[in-house]
Amino acid sequence: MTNTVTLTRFIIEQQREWPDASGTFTLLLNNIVTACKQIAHKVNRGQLIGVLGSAGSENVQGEVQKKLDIITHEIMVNQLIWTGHLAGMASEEIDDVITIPAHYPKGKYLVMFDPLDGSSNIDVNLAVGTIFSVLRCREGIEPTLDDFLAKGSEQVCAGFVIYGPSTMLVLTTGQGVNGFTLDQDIGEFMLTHPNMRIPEETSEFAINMSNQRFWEPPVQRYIEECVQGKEGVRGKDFNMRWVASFVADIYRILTRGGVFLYPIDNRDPKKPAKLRIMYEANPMAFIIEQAGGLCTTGCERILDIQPSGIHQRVPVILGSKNEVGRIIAYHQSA
Ligand code: FDP
Repeated sequence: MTNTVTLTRFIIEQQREWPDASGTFTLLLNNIVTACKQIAHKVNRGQLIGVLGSAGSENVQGEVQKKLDIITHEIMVNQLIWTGHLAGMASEEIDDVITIPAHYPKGKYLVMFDPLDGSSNIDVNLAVGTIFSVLRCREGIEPTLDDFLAKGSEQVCAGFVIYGPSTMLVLTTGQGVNGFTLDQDIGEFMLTHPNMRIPEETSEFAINMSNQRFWEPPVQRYIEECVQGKEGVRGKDFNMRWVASFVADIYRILTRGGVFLYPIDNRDPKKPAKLRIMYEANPMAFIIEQAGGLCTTGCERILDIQPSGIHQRVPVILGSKNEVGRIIAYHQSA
């Protein structure tokens, strides 16, 4: 490959379309990317540097923390807190929002992240990732919780890095979705998957089938019809995939289509949904919609939800347009 486009070049060229842009966003993105490269290095070295296994602690949501959950959270915070581009941050691993200490300048963006998504897969050497969402904030203020609780439709950028056989960054700033592969030899993300589009039709679904007895009727109906295959009302066979790593399931859908469901269920009334809106559902919904797909709770577009908490959970149904449209119709007619 000779005529290659680095992520930095791509972002600077995109920024030139906005003559008033100050360049701060490009710098912020560079800091996020540096953190992700550091995380990629740790994930790749694995047990050689003793980072696998449990940390013996729990996060704010009562989930057992892996050593890498804590390490990756610290990498993200350390790479971002000093830069002067941020007014504040929020992380899956910390209950409260993270403020910028007085001795650092404050900027006009807020970043929310899940530093290591799919971390229960890390010890079995499956793909994991980092998800991030960027919001604009009034400049120079000390942000309150309300400043963070913006609808997903207000995001200025969303992305994720998947640490798989290749390390890849998938990014949107509201002008489509582009994929970049980390060239380990030169330490740069290169544009390898321009303008990613999700096929509208699919015959592949992703859901944790062990929760089947807890689902509501519209999801029961949809999955039942998929499983019936050629003999059922759909008249075609479906295939199932469940990596149980959100980034990996989303990346597959971006590349070859599909539908992903982590629906509402009645297993635990205190926890009717699993995925978190601010740093999982919203950034992925922005990416999926920008790639031509749909993202809903079944009853409501994810990007239209007014969040009520940093760690709020929402049902998530997303992917190929026609299939998600069908699931929405099943909810409307239930
Ligand atoms: P994990 O708990 O390993 O971090 O958001 C959490 C998540 O993984 C997603 O990455 C994944 O899609 C989902 O949970 C897996 O849920 P199940 O354990 O119910 O399969």
